[in-house]
Amino acid sequence: MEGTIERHWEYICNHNKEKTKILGDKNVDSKCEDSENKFDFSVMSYNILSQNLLEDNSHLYRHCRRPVLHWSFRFPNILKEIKHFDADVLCLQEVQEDHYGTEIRPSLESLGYHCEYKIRTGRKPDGCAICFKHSKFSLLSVNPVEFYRPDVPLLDRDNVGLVLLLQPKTASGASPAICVANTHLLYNPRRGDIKLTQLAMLLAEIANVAHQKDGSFCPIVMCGDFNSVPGSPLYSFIKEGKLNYEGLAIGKVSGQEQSSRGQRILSIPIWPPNLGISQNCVYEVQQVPKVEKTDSDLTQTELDKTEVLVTAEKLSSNLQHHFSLSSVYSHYFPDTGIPEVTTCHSRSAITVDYIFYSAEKEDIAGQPGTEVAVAGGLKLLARLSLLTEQDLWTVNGLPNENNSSDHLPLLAKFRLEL
Ligand code: KL2
Repeated sequence: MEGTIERHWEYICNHNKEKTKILGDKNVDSKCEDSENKFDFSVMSYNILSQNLLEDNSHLYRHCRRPVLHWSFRFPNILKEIKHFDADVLCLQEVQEDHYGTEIRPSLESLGYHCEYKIRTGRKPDGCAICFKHSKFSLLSVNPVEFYRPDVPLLDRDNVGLVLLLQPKTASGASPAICVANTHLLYNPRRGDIKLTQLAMLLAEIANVAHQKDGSFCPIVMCGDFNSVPGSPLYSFIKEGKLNYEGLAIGKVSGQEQSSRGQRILSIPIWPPNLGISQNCVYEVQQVPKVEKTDSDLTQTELDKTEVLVTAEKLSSNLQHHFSLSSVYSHYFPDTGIPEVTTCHSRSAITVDYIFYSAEKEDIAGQPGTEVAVAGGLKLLARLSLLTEQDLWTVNGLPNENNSSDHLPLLAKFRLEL
């Protein structure tokens, strides 16, 4: 029998003009100011390892005792975990369609969740789910995102995302909506070009869903398995809101692997104009030609000229996005500097899963350029601690007797001040 591993809640308290303090596992309200006009909610991000992918990549699970790999063994454990943590929002990846229909959705519904699902395109039968407690939110919109685009040769992979707009159920009824996004980006360590484009597509959808009448954005939570490690160019782009990718090898984007021998460097721009997404990661508004003609009336030369102009504007190797996103986790244990891991099997033990959120302004004070109110702010109250690779090998790695995915669930508690 393998032992269990303890994960504890780290309560985080942001005092004005003071650095983030991590307090022990004491009740948060005894340390932080209690706020009357607030909406607190918790979020879990969890790649539950689809049975189909487990069987396709069985070489990754040779360290496991056979019985712990059966879905009939794994699912009750996963459900127990979800039930135990009781998060208000679940962002699940690798949700296999048949299991979703017959077991996952019915079980979660009986726990009080409303479930939305987006299956991958192509032949792999898994996808992303976002589930939320009826008691906490009502559903404003469901926005699936397919990263496969038959008209863009670069985008030949079947990954997807899902973006929901949720209305908090508050006593006063007055609250902005909250935008929750979930994704599982392409795995292939060598194809950073595709990963970055998939991310840009997700960000464009989030911008569309989260934008408010006054031009600002509502609070955003972006979860998922990004198949990229902390500090990689893709990760830095999410956190910093900008990336100069000039001269960057496509195999270096995600940081999963060290070598970039013989690899192409990213082309400028990374994706073609017909994707309809700008270098700022927003959907491009259809440009109406100034001449009083419809597109079909334009001669080929006129069309070519328009295209040249549009292309010329974009020949810069800078990507940007408009959210200021923080990561719930800091990816290293502060005392030892040892990396946290979110996934662990016989080939790797790394962080690839994240919960990003639009931080309240005081959370990001001191960072240049963050004075503008770019997105509604969330305060991070607490997170469930992660583990080291060494911790996980003491229980035979993942999945094991008690932890039934090759990923750990990530959990955060947020506060929205109203
Ligand atoms: O790393 V993952 O596991 O985020 O948990 O995402 C992908 C990989 C997932 C969906 O494609 O399947 C796993 N080697 C190792 N793992 C792979 C491979 C591979 N060649 N292909 C897919 N996955």
